[in-house]
Amino acid sequence: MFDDVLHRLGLSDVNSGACGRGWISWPSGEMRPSFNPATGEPIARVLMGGPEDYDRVTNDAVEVFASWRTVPAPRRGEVVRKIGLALRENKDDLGMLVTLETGKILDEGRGEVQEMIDMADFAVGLSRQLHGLTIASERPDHRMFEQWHPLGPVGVITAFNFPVAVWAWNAMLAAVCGDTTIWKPSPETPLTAIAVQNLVNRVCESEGYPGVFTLCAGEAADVGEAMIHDPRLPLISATGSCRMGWRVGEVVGRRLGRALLELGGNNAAIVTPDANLDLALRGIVFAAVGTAGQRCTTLRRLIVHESIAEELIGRLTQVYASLSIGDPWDESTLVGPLISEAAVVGMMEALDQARAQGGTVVCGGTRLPRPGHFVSPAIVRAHPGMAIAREETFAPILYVITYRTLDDAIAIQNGVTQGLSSAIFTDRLSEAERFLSVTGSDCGLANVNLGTSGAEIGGAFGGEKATGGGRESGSDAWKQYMRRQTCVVNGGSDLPLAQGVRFDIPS
Ligand code: UN1
Repeated sequence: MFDDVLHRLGLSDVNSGACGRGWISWPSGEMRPSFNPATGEPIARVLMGGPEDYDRVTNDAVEVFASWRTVPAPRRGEVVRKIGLALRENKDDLGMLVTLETGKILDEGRGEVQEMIDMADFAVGLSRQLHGLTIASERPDHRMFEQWHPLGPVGVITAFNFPVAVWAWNAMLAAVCGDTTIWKPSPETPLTAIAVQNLVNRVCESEGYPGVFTLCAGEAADVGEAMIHDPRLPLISATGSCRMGWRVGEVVGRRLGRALLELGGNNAAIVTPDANLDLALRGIVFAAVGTAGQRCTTLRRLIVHESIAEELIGRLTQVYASLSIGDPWDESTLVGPLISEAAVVGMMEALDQARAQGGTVVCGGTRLPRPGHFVSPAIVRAHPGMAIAREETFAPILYVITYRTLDDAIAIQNGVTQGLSSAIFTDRLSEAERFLSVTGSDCGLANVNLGTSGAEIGGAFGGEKATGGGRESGSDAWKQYMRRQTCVVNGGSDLPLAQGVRFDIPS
């Protein structure tokens, strides 16, 4: 069954991980198997790109940019529309591959492909809406306006947990904006990237624009480093850990490039005594254990009013005990495996630290005795001062902290270095408004009566503080992929100066 899927997506036993205008047949990086985290077995092998392949791919992206930027934006949108159609046609296969390679459950695998399709649709509309402002000039007969031009080839670094949707956030926008992209996928999920590149190549070749989207799978130490140092790339968009973001931000900042960073979160939900607990329960469980706790938006801290804490923890524990954990391609499974053995070890170490720091593991937190990287999601009674609860562990651990006043709850929620997503469950309007007010949540995403994860693409996605400040996908995120030009045209025969400055040259 899986072999058919791989075959239909153009994958074979050994695959090139580097593609400029066309695939590089024998890239110079190491041969690396990509593993199925549910079994620990290899799915297929990938020849990674090395620094020379990166250079070849980027040369193509630079050359293609020179002409792609001159293609009218709606025509660029037409190419993206066809990519959206190709994704629709291959949604089931691609969703299955996402599941195979990341371990996320099938419905989430398909959801990830849907997120790409949504992004393509959004970008198509945008391709006729790349608009600037007209601004009133203080000078007579002068017209002042902004226009937006393509920026250049964009480096896109993505993480294993959303191996293709996050690429689409960037690449679909970049393409309609007139940019080419060089994609460095996570070394843990190169196959989904190669499959997407195959689809995109087919569309771009038949439309006459090969090389608009390029790929160089490889290690951070060579391909990633080459990319962030490369002055040919005016923008690097990177999704991953804060540690990775510090490196990207530092190197790109040093060359005064632009870095669009979407980094770690430590997302919290506040549950007040006025919450609808049935609704809260569903929102909390999806956000805490969905994708086995491996979303940047995963709910990691639950801040519950002390008067309802026992009841809520009791109900959560019951739900956790009946979660179906297992093969992610089994439609009844809710929790698949973690990505790797290292992730399992990371979770166990975090739980040890939690215990040592005064936390109590209420349920879960064990490794399952079967092949693959399966764990049972954990709930930990915690206190806000616990150092481990302030870190992002990429695993399903939910720290439950109690509070007395809403001000305290908001202070706890904001009291971490990261600032991605946040939520409050309450039916009281004043509490919801307090949470959304200027002194409320300090995160890039703030939800009322829904969990922290599962954002739709229409809004700008990203967060503040150590999350990196970047905004991707919807709203006006497209502006980051373009360069803004403020233009003034003097339609008169005089030369009035701004600020009333007089500068009369001798005649
Ligand atoms: C991520 O985990 O990097 O909001 C992205 C969400 C998804 C995207 C997550 N739409 O949970």
